[in-house]
Amino acid sequence: MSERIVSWHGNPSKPKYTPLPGAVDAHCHVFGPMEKFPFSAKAKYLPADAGPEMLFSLRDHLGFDKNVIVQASCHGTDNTATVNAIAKSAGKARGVAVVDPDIPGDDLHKLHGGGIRGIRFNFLKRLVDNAPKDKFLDVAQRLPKGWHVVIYFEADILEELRPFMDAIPVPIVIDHMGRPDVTQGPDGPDMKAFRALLDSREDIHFKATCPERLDAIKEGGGGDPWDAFAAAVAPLVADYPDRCIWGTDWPHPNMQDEIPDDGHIVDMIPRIAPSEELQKKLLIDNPTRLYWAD
Ligand code: 0GY
Repeated sequence: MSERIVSWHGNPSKPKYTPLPGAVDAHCHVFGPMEKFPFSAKAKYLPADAGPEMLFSLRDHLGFDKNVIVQASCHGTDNTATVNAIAKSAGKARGVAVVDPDIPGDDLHKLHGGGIRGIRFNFLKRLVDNAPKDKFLDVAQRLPKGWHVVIYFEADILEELRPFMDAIPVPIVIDHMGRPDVTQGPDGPDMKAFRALLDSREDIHFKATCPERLDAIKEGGGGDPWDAFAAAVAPLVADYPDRCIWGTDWPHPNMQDEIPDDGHIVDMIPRIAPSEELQKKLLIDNPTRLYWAD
């Protein structure tokens, strides 16, 4: 693994949709810069540098006010690149860390001081070597007050993860809705199973994110403008308006074939949240409750 991947659009368009003032891009990442913040020896991809200056310039270009920076798998459990980006944001970013489950309590509190408000459990085999549920549950019991857990998994293991998720004692945020097959439509089996999960407890939230991953080009359709994504996700946002957040997923880790135009990704917002009331919940109220409660 030597070639460094550029996974983001070099010249994203200005979106037609203007986010409400105060809008939060609640799922994005930073990569490096590698010289200062080396990637993990266990990283499954080696990205080009995408540091805080690039992220904040994109934030301004797209019309957002704040970011939630999620520790990407390529940085392993060393959260210094994420915390560095938060420190450079002048209060306009908070973050989600990935930690060694044996992390001492003092280190969790240090991360809190650095703007972290949650930890991420990643179950994607192509991104991490192992995901020890028992250890994850142990650290979930020891989180600083007000933190939550972010979980990234694919739809085929949702049922298997139900007992694990039931046992988590803090609020949960699910990345990319657990990657449903959106081409099944809003009432397809994946969305039905995801709704059953949401109905099982009131403190599960979801990111209405990643049209570019969930509705990629395949035989018979898909790709920008991601119509199947809009059709499957709009009813979910309408039915669970207080439990959804939204993000660009910039710099789109690992994307190589269909690098999305971030302006087009922003233009998905009014298609999944057509009213200003819904947009305010999705972009401001819900992420603020999770990340800027204090
Ligand atoms: C995402 C999705 C992916 C990657 C990561 O941490 C990561 O490397 O999250 C992916 O490859 O699906 O949310 O950025």
